[in-house]
Amino acid sequence: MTLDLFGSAHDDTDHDTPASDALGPGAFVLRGFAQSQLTALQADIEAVVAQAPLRHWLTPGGKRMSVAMTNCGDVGWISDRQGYRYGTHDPLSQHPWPSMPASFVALARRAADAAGYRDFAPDACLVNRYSLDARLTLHQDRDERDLGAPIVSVSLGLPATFLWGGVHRSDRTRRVRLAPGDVVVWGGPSRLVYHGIVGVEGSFDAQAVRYNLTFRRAR
Ligand code: MD6
Ligand code: FE
Repeated sequence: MTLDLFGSAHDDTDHDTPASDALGPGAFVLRGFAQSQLTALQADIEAVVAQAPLRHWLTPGGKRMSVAMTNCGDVGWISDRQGYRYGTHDPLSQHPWPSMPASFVALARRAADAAGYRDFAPDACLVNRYSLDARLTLHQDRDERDLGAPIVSVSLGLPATFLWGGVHRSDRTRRVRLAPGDVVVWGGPSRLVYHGIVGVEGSFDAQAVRYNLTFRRAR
C-alpha cells in the first residue's frame, strides 16, 4: 500500500488505503488500519485474558500501575520491585504466556510492512487495558534487546490522547488522538522516542475501556 505521509487529502474512492500521518522519521499513525478486525481482535484478547488475567504491576518504586496489563507471545513484559524485564512465564501462574493469536501476528506484520519495516516477527505482545482513570507517563520502550525492530501499537475501545515527544525526555511533545482501529508504528530513528497516554475519553457511567496491543521484538 502507499502511505499518505503528509496527511494530505487521499482518494476516498480507494477504501483499502487508510490515511496515515507521519509522526517523525520512521514513525506513522495508520488511521483505521485495524478497523475491519476489531471484533475478531477483541475476541482474541478475551481468550488471552482468560489464560493470563490482566493485572496491575508494581513499578520498581512500589507504585501500582493504573494500566492493567497482561501478555501473549514467547516473552512477556513484567514489572515489579526488581525492575522491568521480559520473561517467558507469567509470574502469577508460573505458566508460559499464552501464544500470540494468529490474528495478532498477521496484523502486526501487515502494519509494520505498511510503514516500511519488512519481516517484522514480534515475539512479545503486551495487552493493556485503560479504564477512565488510567494513564501512562512519558517513557521510552527500551527493555527490548533488538532495537532494530519497530514497535507496533493497536488501539481498540475508547479513544485516547497519545503523547509523542522526542528522543530526549525534555523534547517538545504533541498530542495525537488515537481512535479504535488506529495503529501506530515507530522504529528506526524514532525507536526510542518518548511517548505516553494522557488519558482516555469516556463518561464515568459507561463501563467502557480502551485496549491497546503493543507488539515488539524483545529478544
Ligand atoms: C498506547 N502504550 O497505549 C501506548 N508502553 O497507545 C505504550 O506506550 C506502552 O501501553 C509500554 C508498556 C505498555 C504500554
Ligand atoms: Fe510504550
